[in-house]
Amino acid sequence: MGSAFGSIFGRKRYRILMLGLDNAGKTSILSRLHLNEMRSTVPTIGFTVESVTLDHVQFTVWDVGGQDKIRPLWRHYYTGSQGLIFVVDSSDYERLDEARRELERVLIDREMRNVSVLVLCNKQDMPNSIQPDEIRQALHLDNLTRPYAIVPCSALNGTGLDEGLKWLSKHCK
Ligand code: G3D
Repeated sequence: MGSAFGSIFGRKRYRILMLGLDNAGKTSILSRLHLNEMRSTVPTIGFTVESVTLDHVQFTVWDVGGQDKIRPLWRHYYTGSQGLIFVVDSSDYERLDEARRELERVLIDREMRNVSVLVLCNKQDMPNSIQPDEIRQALHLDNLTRPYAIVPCSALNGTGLDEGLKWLSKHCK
């Protein structure tokens, strides 16, 4: 995937945020992409931001949700972001509404106003996983006025990740 990655994103530099509730599969997606050329973890008070760079693309990753006190710090990472990947655990019906609230909070921020959104419906390999169309409705994605894509994927077997990243590479601002 490492070399394929370069051909997806070309030689331009991109800054992409990857967010989602804890346990959605963000870390697993990163390892599936073999994004291990440079890894730095920046511990801040109460939360951890992971920054990973491959082929000119910098991913910044953290858990959203349940951390009201440190939310103001997140804005620092919004600035300059050109794309957002929001990862959803397709096996976690209970927390879909929480995921929606968190996504909305991110998207209303001034710094994120124009950023294209890739929603990865992760864990599609699991039995009875929620289908992308249901996730699209639960997250109210039809209300968005910006470019977005909703792509089923599995960090376990790698399906969907290329497709999602290809879309994002074409829609990064
Ligand atoms: P996070 O970084 O968003 O918090 P993780 O999530 O990547 O740590 O994943 C949380 C758990 O979900 C892990 O299980 C991981 O193996 C599992 N997981 C991630 N992606 C997939 C997937 O696509 N399919 C399946 N079946 N499981 C997945 P553990 O048991 O280690 O907590």
